[in-house]
Amino acid sequence: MIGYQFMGKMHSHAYRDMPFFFKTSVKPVLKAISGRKEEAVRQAAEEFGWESYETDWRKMIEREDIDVIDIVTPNHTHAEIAIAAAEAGKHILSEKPLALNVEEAKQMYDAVQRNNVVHMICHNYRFAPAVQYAKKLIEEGRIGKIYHIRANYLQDFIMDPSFPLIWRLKKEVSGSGTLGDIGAHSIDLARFLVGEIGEVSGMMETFIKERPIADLTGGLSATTDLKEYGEVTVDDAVAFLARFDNGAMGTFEATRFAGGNRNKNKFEINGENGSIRWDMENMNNLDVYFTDSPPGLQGFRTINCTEEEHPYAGAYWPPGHIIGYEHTFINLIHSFITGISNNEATAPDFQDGVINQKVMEAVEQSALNKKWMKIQI
Ligand code: SOE
Repeated sequence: MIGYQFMGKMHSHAYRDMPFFFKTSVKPVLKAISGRKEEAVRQAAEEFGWESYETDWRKMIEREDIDVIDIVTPNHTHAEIAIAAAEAGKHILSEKPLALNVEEAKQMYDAVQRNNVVHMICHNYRFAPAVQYAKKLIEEGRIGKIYHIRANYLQDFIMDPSFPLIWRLKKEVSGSGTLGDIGAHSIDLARFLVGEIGEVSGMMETFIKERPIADLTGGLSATTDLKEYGEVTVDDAVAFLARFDNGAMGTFEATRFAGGNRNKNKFEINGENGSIRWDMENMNNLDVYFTDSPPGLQGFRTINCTEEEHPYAGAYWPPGHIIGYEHTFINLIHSFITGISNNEATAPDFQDGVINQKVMEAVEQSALNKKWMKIQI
């Protein structure tokens, strides 16, 4: 694993817990974790349960006892690491967004294809049982032709203007702001559930244009020197309309300025035979509405997706015993490891990452030029 912050901890946990819940023929062995700061990475190795650590990611690529590279570093490093890992024949899981831009993402996809390695991008929300069940209902035709998806991903963690200029707020490190960090998840869910997006029309806003430069070596709570400010070079909020190839309409909103919403990732889909809605903050539940329900029973009802019938739910606890955020990663890593052991493709993969990046780039272009932009897949 390369990187060791929030996602490093999350992925480490998922590798460790996956074989506990899933009967798999292969068990991940946590060989090594890498990071530039020796004391911090040594501590991460110990806390997260890795056998060893490196302070140069290139050593990880050279090591013959390592088969898989997991990239949980800031976005500007994904491409170089993934391409080197692919050339060395390692299977790769990368955090989202795949890269800084479409060009880099394509190079990453080319490299994994050329070297015939298994590749996956970490859009974990697909792996909530309720989302997988929504997909099943859609595929079975229970919703019929889809007319609408409306997806919001709402956070509020940077609303305070004295919140420091973290890497997620610098374009050269993150590629984009809210769009790539959380909007990318909504795009992935929409592509998974509804289909490909043909064109978009977007707007973006940066509400706080300068933020204090801080020494963040000790994490987000570290000292902030309010005297020195730097420019925020990414979007704080984005909204866009989308026309899907199958005729569905999409309305999307992603923001870090929706006060009171900590991690509200939700969508509603309306089709000719019914509707589906999901909210990450109540992630085990799926609200469904079917037009053919008898009079008197019309309206939304809530299914708690913890029964054997619900994807992944059987791996955990008896019905009604809910699972959480971390289990979406465990489910994803189960797919990834199964893909590697069977030498078969997994989804979402780097091609999904490229398409996602194309949608984001079109949204950005549209916001900049104030016109609809087409997406060529
Ligand atoms: C921070 O905004 C963050 O951790 C994102 O980077 C994740 O992708 C999202 O799932 C939760 O919020």
